[in-house]
Amino acid sequence: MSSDRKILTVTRPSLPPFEDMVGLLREIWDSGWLTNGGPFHERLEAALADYLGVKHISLFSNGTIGLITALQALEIEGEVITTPFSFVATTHSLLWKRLTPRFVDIDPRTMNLDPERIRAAITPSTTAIMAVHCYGRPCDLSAIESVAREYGLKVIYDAAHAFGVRLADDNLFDHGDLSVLSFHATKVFNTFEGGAIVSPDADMKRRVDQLKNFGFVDDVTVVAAGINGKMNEFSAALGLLQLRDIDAMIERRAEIDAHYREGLRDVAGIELTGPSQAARPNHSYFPILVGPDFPLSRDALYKRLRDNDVFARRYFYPLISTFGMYKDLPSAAPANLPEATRIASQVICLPIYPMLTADEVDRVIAVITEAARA
Ligand code: T4K
Repeated sequence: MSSDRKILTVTRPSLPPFEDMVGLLREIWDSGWLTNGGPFHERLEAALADYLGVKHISLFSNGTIGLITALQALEIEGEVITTPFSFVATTHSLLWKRLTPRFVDIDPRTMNLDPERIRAAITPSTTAIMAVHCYGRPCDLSAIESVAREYGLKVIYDAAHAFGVRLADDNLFDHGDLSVLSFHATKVFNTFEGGAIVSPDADMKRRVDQLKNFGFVDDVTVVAAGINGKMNEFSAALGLLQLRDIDAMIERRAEIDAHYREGLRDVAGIELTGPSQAARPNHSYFPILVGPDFPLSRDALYKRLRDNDVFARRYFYPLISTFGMYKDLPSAAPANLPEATRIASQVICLPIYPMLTADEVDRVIAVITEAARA
């Protein structure tokens, strides 16, 4: 059924004009400074701190190394409460630090960890909560933090999806002990590969910076078994250019989100999730749920979209808890995770990225509305 129509993928990276990057590449070539905290690295850190409204941010080579480093910086041990409804990197970071994940179900409205269920899952071995702002939609920050305070738990926010999300009277990144961002190619803000940790104070930032540089404090002193998590100069220079246009990119995503909502509003059996509770969402994903009233199953609609050159994705199916390295944990039992299990079986993320045209959005809507009439 393939045609010469353009394939629409779930996301496509935004890039600045190529010519603008050439000048920065020339600077890198001339200086010969390629990585290890070079000038573009320093400029991007300062620019991101300013843009995100935070004081202490450390750039990383990717979000996964950021998550692992966050766990190391906070010296987390034992059991960590986390969500099964995320990208597998969230939980893999726990295994890399030899921690035991304890899966807790999600709140179907936010698709994030359900704070009430967190409370019920705490054991004497629990030391931390790793929560995810899934699809960039904020977790219930105050509820998570009050449970954490009550039981003396650390909180790490996996904010891989949450770049540019703004709350009304608050800053998403002022919450938790650390927040970890991803700047992967598929993200709202990308540096090809990249990421960052937001720290609450200068001491923690110093520790994170040491850990991402092998644990070096100075050229002869190593204080911990740190890793190589440094962002290189190419990625940092690209990040500076990306930051220039980021608000316009998020604005365009908001238009696409509104377009989908208008076009799919009356389709029986399709649940338009959200909208985000953020004052300025980032519209990083557009997840819909295919319910039992829809004439096709989720997987049949997913295939129908592909047959029409729309490569949507079932983020996040399968649930992390079903993968071989997790499935035998008692908390991974589907009976413990009914909402996450249902949502993973119904979700499809539709294409959303700044270059997606209105006609292309209409194409996606048409495939779904025609399937609804089947
Ligand atoms: N925590 C969470 C909650 C995360 O979602 C992620 C990453 C992480 C932590 C870890 O952060 P990083 O270590 O990655 O910084 C993608 C990404 O690889 C991954 O970064 C992301 N989450 C996840 C949700 O999505 P895949 O395997 O689905 O990507 P892939 O290669 O199938 O790409 C999806 C679509 O994007 C393609 O169909 C086409 C388009 N695409 C992709 C790439 C890489 C492009 O147009 N250009 C590209 O360069 O995982």
